[in-house]
Amino acid sequence: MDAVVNIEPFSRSPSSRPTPAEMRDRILAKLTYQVGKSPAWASPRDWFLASAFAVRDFVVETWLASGRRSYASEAKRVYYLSLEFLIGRLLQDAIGNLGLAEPVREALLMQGVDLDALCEQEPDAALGNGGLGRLAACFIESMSTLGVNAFGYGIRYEHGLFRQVIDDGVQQELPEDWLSVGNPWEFERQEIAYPIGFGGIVTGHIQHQWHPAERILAVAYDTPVVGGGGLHANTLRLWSARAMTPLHLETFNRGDHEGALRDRVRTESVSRVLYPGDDSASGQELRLRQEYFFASASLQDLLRRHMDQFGTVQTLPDKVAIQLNDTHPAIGIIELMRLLMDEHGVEWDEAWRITTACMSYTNHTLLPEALETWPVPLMERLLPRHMQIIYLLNARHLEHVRAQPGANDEMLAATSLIEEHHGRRVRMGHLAFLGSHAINGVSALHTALIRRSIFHDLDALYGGRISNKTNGITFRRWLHRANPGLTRIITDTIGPAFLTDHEALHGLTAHADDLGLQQSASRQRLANKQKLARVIRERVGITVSSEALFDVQVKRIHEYKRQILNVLHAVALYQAILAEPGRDWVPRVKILAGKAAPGYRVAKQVIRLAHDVAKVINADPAIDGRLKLVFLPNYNVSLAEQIIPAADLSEQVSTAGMEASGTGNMKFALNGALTIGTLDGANVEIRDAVGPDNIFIFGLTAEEVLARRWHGLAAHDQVAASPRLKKATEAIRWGAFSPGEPHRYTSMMDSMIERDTFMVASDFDNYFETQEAVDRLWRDPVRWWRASLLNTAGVGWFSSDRTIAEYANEIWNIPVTLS
Ligand code: 26Q
Repeated sequence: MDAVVNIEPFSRSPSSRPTPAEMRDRILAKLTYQVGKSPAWASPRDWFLASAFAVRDFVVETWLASGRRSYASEAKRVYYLSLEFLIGRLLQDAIGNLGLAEPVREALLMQGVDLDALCEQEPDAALGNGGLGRLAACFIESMSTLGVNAFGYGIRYEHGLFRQVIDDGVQQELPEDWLSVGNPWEFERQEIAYPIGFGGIVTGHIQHQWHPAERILAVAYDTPVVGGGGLHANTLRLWSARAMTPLHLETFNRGDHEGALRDRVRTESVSRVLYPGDDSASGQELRLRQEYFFASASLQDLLRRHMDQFGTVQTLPDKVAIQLNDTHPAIGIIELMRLLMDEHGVEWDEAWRITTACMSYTNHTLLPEALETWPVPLMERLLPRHMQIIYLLNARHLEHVRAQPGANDEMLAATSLIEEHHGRRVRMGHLAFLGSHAINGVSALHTALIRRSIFHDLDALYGGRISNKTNGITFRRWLHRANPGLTRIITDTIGPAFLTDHEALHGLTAHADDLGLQQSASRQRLANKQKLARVIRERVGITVSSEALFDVQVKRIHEYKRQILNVLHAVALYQAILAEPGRDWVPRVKILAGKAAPGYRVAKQVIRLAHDVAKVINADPAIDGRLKLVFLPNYNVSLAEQIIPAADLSEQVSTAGMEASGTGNMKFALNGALTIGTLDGANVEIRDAVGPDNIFIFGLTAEEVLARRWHGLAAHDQVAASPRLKKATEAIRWGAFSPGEPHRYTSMMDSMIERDTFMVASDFDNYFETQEAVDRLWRDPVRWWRASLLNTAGVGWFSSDRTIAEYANEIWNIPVTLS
């Protein structure tokens, strides 16, 4: 059995911590010799780079030691394959995890530089769309914290997720250019490069040989990720595409200089840009190229590492666990089969045993339009050998299906790797299921639903593979760093144990009624809100009162996430205030942020509606500041770090059954915001953790949503039954908020009323009434702050350290104990 590889997550010993003066000397040395500036001429960016290089030295020490330890112990390694890593900034994270905050802050102060301002210089590494990418980032940090030896594998996109600017309510996408200022965290590894083939033909019958028509190089770039306590660092290895030959010599010599470069540009486009859609798998060839490119490079790399150390592929499952983050890397299953059979001479059955023993797959969605399928003709052209293997695999699998008692054509069609309905397509979810020994959903409800729906038949055939691993978040980034004030208050109340042991947060429960503590927490919140109010004023020019209830919904814009419900509430509340201007209304600031996929028309329409409504409400003197609506542009990780600690109310209002888990919900609750939400995703478990009295649950359940769909109910009756909803939708419908173009939202409102696909009309009244309950609690600060503290106290379990420990123990067969 493998040795227990996890380490106690205590901090670095004080002896290894530099003094402020030492730290200053290190930073000055970097500024001088690496950045090439003298202090008098150094810009904020220069100071950032110098500090990052100085801190990086400490990370590298831990990193190299971790590498040596990992090699010597022969411990099993985890390979986390993800097309997205939504890292955000790294400097603060590295400083915090290494325990260097004090010396670095003081070192910079000696030079008259403010650490917080300097951290703002760092561009976000936005190599992901949203939840799935951010989860990968939290996981790799937690694996480092727990001392699990791991590599994160992904793509080094030259351009991450687009920058969102809003032009008169309309989202525009600008290219993101995070590498243009230089990346102090990465190490280019020219020598670690693998050829990746595309196209061509396959020869041979027993021993097959693929002769690709085209080969490109995958070059490694390594970023060390240090864990909490600073004792272990793992590698994030991102692949960059490079042409095998820098330019086409023959063409160049003919005098066609541009033509000679054209191939290179085409080749290197594979790692050029992140696909910005998180909603539909549209089947673009470049996307399939990206998936195969990084899956193949990662598998070649880990196989080479294993062969160098152990000399045989037979032991691969003892030493290697490969986690597929959704189906995006699922072609890796076939690539591993190909490498084992065609390059290492392993026969089919043995190759399949090894492959399935190594692979496991996390599903993040039930939405049919988000399930990946690839057209067979495209796969045959781009990956002919892989398609052969898929056919053979499917033949064996269908044979197994046919052998089942009561097998029929319907069952064969439902479980086949090839979908035959809309042109023949390869089902990547089915492939990921077949090729993995473990499949997991990301919340209890989501896992129950995948068992019942998309994987029902496969589960019946290959039972026992599905389990739940409820998502988590790293508290180090999302509480300790994002909300140092609250962190200090908690430390003063229950001591520092919770900093390394998330369950120790439960200790706060006993203090939830302590009025002094409540007051400290509310003062800290006010300070966070004042800071956010400044950001709001600077970015969008709207002045908001920090005394108002901050009601926040930040996430990708999606119909199922129902930002529209929130905007409808704003409209209904606006109308209610106008109708009774003398009433004692609870002042509210509604804050929205999030990006829409560039091709998602309805989502962009929602952004525009929010802006149109905001313009009217914010300018109406009759409202007198009692309601404001703010849309903050360009939501990203670092903006999230500023918004979440300033939230009083967290909006988690997806149509029940549609949000796989959510992770923003956990971040808000940890920071003491109360949730208004549906019984969807991890909200269900958050309710259980914080207690039903400390969360505002409303709306249809997943079961009820299914039932309504089944009966094909339109929303007419709901709208008719709700004067409030009727008044709000009518106003929008007739252009009250878009006088220049009165019918801008007519069809949007009609569709909601006619089809109500996302149950907005069905849930509206209950939502509005629940918001009134929020107001009632807000008027009672003692009860509100009690509930807030009980949220923070209750959600310790949602630490990604806990999630990773579950993956390690139950899927990867790597024993891990939490402190
Ligand atoms: C697929 C094919 C082609 C192009 C793009 C994609 C693609 C890219 C990203 C499909 C989906 C995504 C992202 C999905 C995602 O972020 N899902 C979220 O995952 C979180 C972590 O598990 C959950 O908390 C959220 O509920 C889920 O929506």
